[in-house]
Amino acid sequence: MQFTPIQLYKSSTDQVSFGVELVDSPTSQSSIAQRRLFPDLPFSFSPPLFFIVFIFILYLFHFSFQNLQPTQPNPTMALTRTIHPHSLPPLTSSRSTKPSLFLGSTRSLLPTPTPIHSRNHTRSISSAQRRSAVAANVSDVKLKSTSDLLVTKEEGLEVYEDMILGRVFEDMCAQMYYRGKMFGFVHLYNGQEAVSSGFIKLLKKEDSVVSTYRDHVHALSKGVPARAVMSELFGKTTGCCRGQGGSMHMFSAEHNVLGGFAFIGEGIPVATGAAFTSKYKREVLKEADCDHVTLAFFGDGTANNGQFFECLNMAALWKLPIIFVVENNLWAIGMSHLRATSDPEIWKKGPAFGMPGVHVDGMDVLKVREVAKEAIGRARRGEGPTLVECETYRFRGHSLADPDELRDPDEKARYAARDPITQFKKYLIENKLASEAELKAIEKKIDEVVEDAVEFADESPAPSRSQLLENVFADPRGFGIGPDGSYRCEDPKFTEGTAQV
Ligand SMILES: Cc1ncc(C[n+]2csc(CCOP(=O)(O)OP(=O)(O)O)c2C)c(N)n1
Ligand SMILES: [Mg+2]
Repeated sequence: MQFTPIQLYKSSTDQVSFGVELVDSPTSQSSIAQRRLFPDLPFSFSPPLFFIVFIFILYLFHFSFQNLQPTQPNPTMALTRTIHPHSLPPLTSSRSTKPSLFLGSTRSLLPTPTPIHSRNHTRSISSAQRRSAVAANVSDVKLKSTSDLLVTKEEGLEVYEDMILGRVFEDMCAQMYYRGKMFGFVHLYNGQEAVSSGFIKLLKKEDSVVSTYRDHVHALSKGVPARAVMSELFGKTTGCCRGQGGSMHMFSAEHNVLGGFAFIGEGIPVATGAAFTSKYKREVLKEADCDHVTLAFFGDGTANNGQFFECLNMAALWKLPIIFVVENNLWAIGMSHLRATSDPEIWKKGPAFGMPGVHVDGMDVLKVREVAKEAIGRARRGEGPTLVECETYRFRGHSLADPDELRDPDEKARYAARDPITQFKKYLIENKLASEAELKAIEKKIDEVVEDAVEFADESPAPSRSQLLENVFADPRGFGIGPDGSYRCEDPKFTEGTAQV
C-alpha cells in the first residue's frame, strides 16, 4: 500500500492572493466635517443617511468576497495575506456545502449544523463521509486471500500474544485496583489493543514510543516487562520508575518508552523532540545508521489541543521521522468527539500541514499494521511524518473510577461485537496460521505471566521515605523542615497524612 498525496485544491495559478484594505471610519459626523471631506458635494449627508450608505458599501464588499474565485484574485484589493492553494481546506468537506476561500469564514457559510441523530450523540462517522476527501483510506482494505496473507505465522503469533497480554494485564489491573493495591487514577486500554500491537510490534528497540495516561499496554508492547509495569502500578521500587510514577507515568529509558503523560497533549512535543534527535544524529552528527522513528500516541480529545498543531507544523517543516497516532475512541471522558470537534475527521489535519493523513479501522490489527508499515517505512527512509487516525473504542469506562453511564449501550454493544482480539483469532484460525490449541497455549502462558507480575509486585518493597525527595529540583528544605532540623517527610506520620507540616 502506498499513501498517494492528494491535491486538495486545484487552481491554474500557483498562489491565490487576496485581502482587505482597512479604511478609517470618519471621526466626526458633523456637516462641517463632511464638507471638509467632500467639499464638492451639492448636498450634505445626514448621519442616518451616511450610516445607510456605509452599511450598503460593507454589504457590497462582503458579497464580492464570497464570490471571489481562486483564479480571479481581486486586483483592486490591497495584499494582506498570501495563501497557498494546497493549504486550503478540501472542497469536498463533508461539513461545508459551500466552502469559502476566506479562511475563518467557512463557519458563517455552513448550513444548519449537521444533526446528531443518536440520542446520546454516538453517531459514528460513516465511511462514505470519510471517502469524500480521503488522502489514503484503508478502512476498506480487504484481507487478502490465504495465498497472500498479511502476516506470517511467526508475526501473527507475536501480535496475538501481545494483544492477549494487553487485555489480560488490564483486566488484572481492574481487580488489583478494586482490591486497593493501586493508587490514583487508572485508565485501562481494553478494546484498543489493535492499535498498540499493530504499530509497536513493528518497531526496533531503538525506536521511541510516547504514550498518554492510558499507557500500560504501550509500555508492554514496547517490551517493558509485565513485572516492571505491575510493580510501578503498585508503587513499588521494582517498578519501571521505582514506584514514583504510577499508572499514568510509565517510563523506561532502556526500552525507549519516553513516558506516559497525565496532562493531555504533553507527550506530543516530547515525541517531536525525540524525532528531531534522530534526524539531528543522522544529518548533523553524521550517524548514518540512525534511522530511528518515534510514535506519538494520543486520543481524539487531545487532538483538539494546540500542541498537536504546533508539532504537526514542526514535524512537516523538518520532515521528522515521527508518526502521530490518534487513538480515536470517540470519547474524551464523557464528551463525544462529534460534539467537541469542528471537523471530526482528524486525519484531514495531515494534508493541511503537508503530510499524509490516513484513517484506519482501529479494531482490525491487520489493517492497522498495514498502515503502520507504510508510515514507519516512510519515516525511516527520511520521507517525513504521517498522521494516522485509528478509529477504535474503549471497552471500559474512562478510568476505573468512571461508572461509564454516559455512553449508549447500543454503541458499546456494536463495538464489543467487533472485539479486535476475537477478529484476529478468527483470521489466524481460518487462514491456518495457528490452531486453537496453539492460541490457547499462548493465553495460558500470558495468564501465568500476569499472575507472576502481580506476585512480584506484591512482594516487592515499597520505596524508602528518602526517595520522596529524589528528583525534587527545588531546595528540599523548602519541602518542610522540622524544628529539630530533620526533614518532615522522614516523620512516619508524614505519609500517613497526620504530620504537622
Ligand atoms: C491539559 C489537560 N487538560 C485536561 C485534562 C483532563 N482530561 C483528562 S482525560 C481527558 C480526555 C482526553 O480524551 P482523549 O484524548 O480522547 O483520550 P482517551 O481518554 O479517550 O484515551 C481530559 C480532558 C488533562 N488531563 N490535561
Ligand atoms: Mg478519546
